[in-house]
Amino acid sequence: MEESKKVIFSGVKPSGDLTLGNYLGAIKNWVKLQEEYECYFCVMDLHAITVKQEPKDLRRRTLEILAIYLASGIDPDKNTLFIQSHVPAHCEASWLLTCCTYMGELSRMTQYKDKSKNSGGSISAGLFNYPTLMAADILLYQSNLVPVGKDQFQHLEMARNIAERFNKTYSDTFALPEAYTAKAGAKIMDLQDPTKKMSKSEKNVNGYILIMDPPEVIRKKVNRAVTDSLGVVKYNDEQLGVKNLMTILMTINNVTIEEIENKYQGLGYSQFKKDVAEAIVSELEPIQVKTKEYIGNKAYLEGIYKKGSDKASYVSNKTLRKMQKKMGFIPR
Ligand code: AQP
Repeated sequence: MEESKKVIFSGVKPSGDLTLGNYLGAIKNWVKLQEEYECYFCVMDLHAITVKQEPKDLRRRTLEILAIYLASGIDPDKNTLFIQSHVPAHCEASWLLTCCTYMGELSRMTQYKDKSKNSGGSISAGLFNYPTLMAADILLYQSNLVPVGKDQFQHLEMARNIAERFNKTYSDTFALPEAYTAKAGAKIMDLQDPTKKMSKSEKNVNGYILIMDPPEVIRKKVNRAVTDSLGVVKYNDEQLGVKNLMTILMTINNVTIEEIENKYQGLGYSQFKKDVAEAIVSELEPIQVKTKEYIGNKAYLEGIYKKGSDKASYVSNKTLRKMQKKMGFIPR
């Protein structure tokens, strides 16, 4: 009998257009996971509304992200691809878990503290509660592994704590999820301020490269990327801009630090930047072409997300029913 595969859950939220960071840090790695694991890849639209979204942009981006998943090589026959809001179990389980979570735990979350700092007085309760929805996303599928960047470790740890607490109070219900750190998983930094990560909600458009940026825009943004006056292509923390461009080149072309350092010895930054830009363009161009094709075929996308939500609903409802029964709700 075939041993059952470990379960992976991951997703991206349509809170902005996807960046090269989302691609190199998440989606590109998922493609490698699909053979070995049972994967659920979700478009996390419920998470996007923790900050205000323009409805028409949210609609456009939700479908575009699904198209990007497919265009990047995620096979809809091998994985479950779905839109979070199409599976009501996420909201239902989130409420049950909210009631098993303490205010103190939520208020210690770094992302909440960071994001609420800039929102004046009007911080949504959703932003505060976000980790319990994330816990529901993960726990409903009995996920064993969750590929997350370092920035999400704290939320994953919290999902694990909530699961442990629930299991202890009501008996074993959830698998305990662990972080999956891909070997090639890179953290891509902002091109204008390489001390912070490249983010889709960044105000300065020159700070990020979008997956759908046209080649000439990509070349311009790389050319403008902040470096330093040393003129040496070297991987170190004194040259964060150069280090970031090297990380991008290493992740796309699968080359080592030494290979890059040797190649550009004595050449300054001009040729280096040109090569980084061309590497990004040749990685993203085929994905852009396919993404546009998928977006032009709404019926096909609809078929994918409907099939995905049927499967996701079936699996997640099984866990939700268990949770409800154990907590004392009358079965429907
Ligand atoms: N710069 C990055 N480098 C590497 N990985 C990254 N990820 C995001 N930015 C980088 C990874 O992408 C996945 C999905 O991210 P998300 O959209 O759910 O949320 P996020 O991490 O908050 O992404 P953004 O772009 O920074 O969104 P905003 O600005 O809206 O908050 C995750 O696996 C993440 O690690």
